[in-house]
Amino acid sequence: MSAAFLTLLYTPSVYDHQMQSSSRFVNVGWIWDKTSPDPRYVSSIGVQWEDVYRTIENLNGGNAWLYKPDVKALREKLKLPVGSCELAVPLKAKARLYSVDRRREAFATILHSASEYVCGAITAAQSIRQAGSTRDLVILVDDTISDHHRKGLEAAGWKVRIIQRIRNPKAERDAYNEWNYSKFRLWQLTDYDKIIFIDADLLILRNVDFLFAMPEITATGNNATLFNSGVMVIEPSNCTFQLLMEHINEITSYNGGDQGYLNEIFTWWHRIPKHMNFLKHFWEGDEEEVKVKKTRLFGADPPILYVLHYLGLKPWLCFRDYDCNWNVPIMREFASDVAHARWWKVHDKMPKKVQRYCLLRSRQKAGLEWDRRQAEKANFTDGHWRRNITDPRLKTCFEKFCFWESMLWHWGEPKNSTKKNPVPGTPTASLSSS
Ligand SMILES: [Mn+2]
Repeated sequence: MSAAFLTLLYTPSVYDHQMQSSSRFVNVGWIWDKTSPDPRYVSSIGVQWEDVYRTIENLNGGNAWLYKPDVKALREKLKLPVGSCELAVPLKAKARLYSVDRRREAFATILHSASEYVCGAITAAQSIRQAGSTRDLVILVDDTISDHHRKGLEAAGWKVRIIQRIRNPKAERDAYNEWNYSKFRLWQLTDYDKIIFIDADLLILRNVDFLFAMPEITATGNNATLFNSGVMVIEPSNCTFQLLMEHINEITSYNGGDQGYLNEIFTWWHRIPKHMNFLKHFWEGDEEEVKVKKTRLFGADPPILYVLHYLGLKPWLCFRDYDCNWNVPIMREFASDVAHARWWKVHDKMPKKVQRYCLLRSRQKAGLEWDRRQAEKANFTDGHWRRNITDPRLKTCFEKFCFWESMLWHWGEPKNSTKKNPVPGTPTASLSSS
């Protein structure tokens, strides 16, 4: 630590004992040292000694104090506990608020292992443009995302980068979180200084470019001291990527996903308001008043929220007529027709040629109808299951197999009748992820 210390402080109307016991400077790395100016504690760089002495002489009354740096304590304050990749707030050379070159700043997301989220990523990109940002959009995709889908992503504005996905060695085979560690590849985007990572299941409702001024990691709180990894400011660095990979076998993620892992590595992070990653979710304990307030936020036009994060069943995997989370008991906490309509509003503003990446597969249509029938059987009082489906995607088919009604025939039959003719997998409408 070779910084210049000028530690002369002027604090009027403070008694000696107060200075010593409750100074803001003591206990944060400075030692109180009431004395006359002592060159040992004052840097020799660029200091006009004559001025310093004259100032002190003019301050009669004993209100000038000298603090000397406690170098060991200060060093500890500036250091972060994990790793060697300078995870701290950037100081000195790196201390610039905005990236020098905005071409070195980008939004990024990732798609791997399945194509269900292609429409989500396309709509997210369009929402960024609709909110007025002109920054680069970079999407990491693995080879499970077809050429056809890559073209759609490019048409929506994403620069496509092909990656090898990364397996979470602690995940079960074929589990939903098996390849979640692929997200670490974001740190390899070293042709950018700053990345705002966004999940593919959220909408940018207002320009968030100011977040490029924030250091790694900037995020919203999830629970207690942990951050939500759905929106994160990160600084690509091969060293950090290596650090992330090095501990893959020993660190256990509390939720089995990248969020738990990243929270183990980045224990120091910068908290930004919830509005920058607002979860579409009603907590069980939410008062009616809170629910009304949240709903107003979802629908506000012009928007109040910066980012709306679609938890639960995704809007593009429902019919546009209503939020299909209503029809699945364990998903009802995510249901909001207002938030659902907000998503479709962005969708409708997109060019037709990218909208076609949001068509529904036959399997998905059958799943939605299955869930609707379950809701009808349970006679859910919200009554969404009664509504007529007007979504034109119901009657549009782009696959070889279009007779989705036939898929429903075997679903729900007792297990013993399926031994010889196994029915298609679980009937629940679609994947959900946070
Ligand atoms: Mn998400």
